[in-house]
Amino acid sequence: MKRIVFGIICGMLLLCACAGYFDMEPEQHENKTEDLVVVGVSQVGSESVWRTANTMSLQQALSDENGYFLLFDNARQKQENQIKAIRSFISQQVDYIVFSPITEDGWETVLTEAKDAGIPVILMDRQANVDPDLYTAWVGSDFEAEGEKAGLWLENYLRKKDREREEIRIVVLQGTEGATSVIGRTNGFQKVAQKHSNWQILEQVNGEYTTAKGKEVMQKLLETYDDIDVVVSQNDDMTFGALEAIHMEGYSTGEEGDMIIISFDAVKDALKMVEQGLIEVDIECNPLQGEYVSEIIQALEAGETVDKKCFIEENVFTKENVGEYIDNRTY
Ligand code: GYE
Repeated sequence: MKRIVFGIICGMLLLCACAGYFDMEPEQHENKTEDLVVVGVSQVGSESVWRTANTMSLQQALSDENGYFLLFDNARQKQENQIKAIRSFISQQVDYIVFSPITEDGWETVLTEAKDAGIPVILMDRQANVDPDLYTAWVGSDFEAEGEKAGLWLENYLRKKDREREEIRIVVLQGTEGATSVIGRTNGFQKVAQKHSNWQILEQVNGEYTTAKGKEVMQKLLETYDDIDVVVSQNDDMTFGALEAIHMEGYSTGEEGDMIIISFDAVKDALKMVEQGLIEVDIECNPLQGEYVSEIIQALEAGETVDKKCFIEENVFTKENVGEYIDNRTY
């Protein structure tokens, strides 16, 4: 473990002021900072409930009590802020860099700098389009499988409702352009959609993964098309906004309603809407990745090799099974 530099110690002194740090003898300070694994985390932002849960999971897993000293930076949806944060972690000589790349492209230079500095990089949630030698491991979801699950669910649902030959008019609300989760969910859904000549994707619009934007783009779609059968919304936050717009226009959603809503993430409030029948299906994306990241770091600390990719298991929630999961949902 590297000796951490002055800047970190200053930050730590501030953080530890309330935790009795100043009650220690000077040599205990030294031991304390020497023993901690220093991790710099660059988070995308705080655009969604999923993201907040992801951040909390990291902060809990990479805590002081667990032997970490965490430097956390919120990039507020800007790649340039993520690059700045990573450069600052490099100059502070952290032991590990963990980050969720906002989009897939544009990381070659800064990750080469991290490699040259000998700092292992762990990607989480989204992926980076770089030479795999530039990072040590990635942990996250199989987004293409998520998109495919959404398509297969719709296929099955329409079959059950005897609507297999009907024209099905679909709109897709996408998240942040260029993000792995958007690319994967879009491709996965397309894969199923292209097998059905009666499915017509009217438009795919960018709702930026937020409730406000989801509402805005849904309002526009409702003005443009008067017969939307299915809304595929690539996260729950956009779904919340879209539902507001849909209900405001006097349309209903759910089994006997005007529109079928397919959502992603499966946060608690959305699961409640699945139970109420407002959202037909929610494809789970698990944000609780902190423990996985910590396990990777612990393995690396022990000198073990780790898998390059670690996929998290995920479920699909409908009215039939959602009841047993709602109470235990922490986010
Ligand atoms: O679905 C969305 C978030 O990349 C999986 O980003 C993540 C997505 C998640 O803001 O809510």
